[in-house]
Amino acid sequence: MSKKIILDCDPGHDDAIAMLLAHGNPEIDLLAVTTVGGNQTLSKVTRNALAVATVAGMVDVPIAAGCDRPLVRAQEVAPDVHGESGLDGVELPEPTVSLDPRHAVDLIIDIVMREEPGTVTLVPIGPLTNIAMAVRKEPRIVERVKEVVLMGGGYHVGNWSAVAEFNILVDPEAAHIVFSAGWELTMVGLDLTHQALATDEVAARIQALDTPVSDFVLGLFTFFRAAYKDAQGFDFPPVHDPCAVAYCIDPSVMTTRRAPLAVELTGTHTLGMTVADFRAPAPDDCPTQVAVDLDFEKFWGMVIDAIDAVSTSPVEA
Ligand SMILES: [Ca+2]
Repeated sequence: MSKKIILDCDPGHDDAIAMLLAHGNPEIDLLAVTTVGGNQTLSKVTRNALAVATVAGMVDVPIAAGCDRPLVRAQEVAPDVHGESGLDGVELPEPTVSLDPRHAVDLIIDIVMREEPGTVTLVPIGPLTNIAMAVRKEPRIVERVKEVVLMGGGYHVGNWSAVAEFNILVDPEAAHIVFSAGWELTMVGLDLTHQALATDEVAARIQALDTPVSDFVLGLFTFFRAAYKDAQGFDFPPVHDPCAVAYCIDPSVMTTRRAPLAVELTGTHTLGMTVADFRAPAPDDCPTQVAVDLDFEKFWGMVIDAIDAVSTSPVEA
């Protein structure tokens, strides 16, 4: 049975890999790609999404632009990590796929209300603005989706502050709405994604594919590696966003632990922190869980297989 997902993203180097994984994996039915202001401005990340779709030959997936700023706060982008374009380090083709005219929030609602209840998974891998807006505009989606599997947060580690992760910290109010909605939610946070390192061995396996798409991925890795080295002292870049897609494909790619989660909205030093309560076994009705340990081999096997599969589909650049 195929796994129906909506990928809500802000490409972004790791978002681009997540798009390739979702498109190239045969078990995923990618119903839409929606964009949100995050790593760069909405216009840049939307252009990037269209360009990645073009590289991947992703011709029949609707791509729609969503919210261009956080619910409450001023916009903050991440040029130190993703460059001025949001996808620095690769040559982006002029997109040959076009943008769906609908607003991303309406497209998300339309799809969730159209599909069988309990079949659509939302996979937000950027700030949670679009998802929060969709919850407020059509609260019935909360009951109707299968689950939310998001990349963001972390229970022991931050990256945009000592304790907060970028996607959550730039729009904490949206994150609060999404985390407290009551739907089944898996937080694939930094504790997990910092294990998804694009090592030399991983890069060599991708290089061996020797296709335009694998070259594109290596270009992403090269920029991302330098950025993570400079900004955060990593030897190899953590490739966050495809981890959430990988969980949708096969949950055994990571271990999880159930825990109540809250988003800090007022802390002087802790704004945007995702607070996991591990003091006792989670209550039976706890709808939230966090990702803990990654199966590194299984994860990269999935990503590399998807890049290989995408490479054999027609590329219209
Ligand atoms: Ca992202």
